[in-house]
Amino acid sequence: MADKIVILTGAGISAESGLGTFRDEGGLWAKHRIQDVATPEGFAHDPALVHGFYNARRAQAAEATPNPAHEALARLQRDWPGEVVIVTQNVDGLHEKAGAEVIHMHGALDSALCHACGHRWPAPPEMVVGEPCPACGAGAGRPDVVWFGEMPYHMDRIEEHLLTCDLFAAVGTSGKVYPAAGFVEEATFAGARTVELNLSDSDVSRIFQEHRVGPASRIVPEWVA
Ligand code: BJW
Repeated sequence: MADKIVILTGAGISAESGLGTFRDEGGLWAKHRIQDVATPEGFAHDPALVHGFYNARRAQAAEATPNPAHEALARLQRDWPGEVVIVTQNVDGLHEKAGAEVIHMHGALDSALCHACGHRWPAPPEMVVGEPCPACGAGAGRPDVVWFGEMPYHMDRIEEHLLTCDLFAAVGTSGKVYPAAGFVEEATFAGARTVELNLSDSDVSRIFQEHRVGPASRIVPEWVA
């Protein structure tokens, strides 16, 4: 039995809940330039554009419901006799809606962050340029998400889990963005068994020992059963 399971999830797990992935055909990066909407420089240059991008995604995520893949992982976390740690790159909140507890390494759409003092508060549905911080009063509110060039959240906790897990699984992530793409190597180094669940090959597929191929809503419940 695997005592500790670490599961990394990416945009593919939410695709069947109607939320677009980033790099698949017609995905978010086909419609928006990364440097415009997902970098600190883009936000400094045109905060209205960036708020518009995240306001639209916040509204979409609020309407979305978890699919059988989110539900299966929540069930696994609840019922597994050992520890199940879910680390998500997703900001959509669907794991929590399914009842799971997750580590958000790329932040969350329902949270706002003050660029001036670091305070966090629940994001309003529509964030505006000059969003006032309830703690310090500065008009420096931004979406509480991790952009390129910024340090992902909770890295110390995640690294510790990777070094002590018996099984590492990645669900619906392209393996193109670091540090998440490097987790499979770290878990392998720590002696964990590794499994990738994806619709198709990722950039790091060759490193995984086992592969389950298909839509997450089918293969994740099958894997968990
Ligand atoms: C299905 C499916 C279905 C579809 N069923 N599957 C050169 C080399 C190495 C690294 C770098 C480099 N130059 C720069 C870097 C660093 C950079 C990076 O990785 N760049 C690469 C592009 C090269 N990384 C960073 O800057 C990160 N910070 C950092 O490195 O800090 C320094 C550090 C140092 C040391 C230790 C730790 C840190 C920050 C990265 C921030 C990424 N931010 C975003 C936006 C978040 C907010 C938001 O949501 O808007 O995060 S970008 C975007 O990509 C988002 C995602 O979380 C992330 C990953 O995407 P994901 O989830 O994999 O989605 P897709 O679309 O790529 O893939 C979907 C997958 O699902 C596909 O595989 C499909 O097949 C599959 N799928 N439908 C099952 N139904």
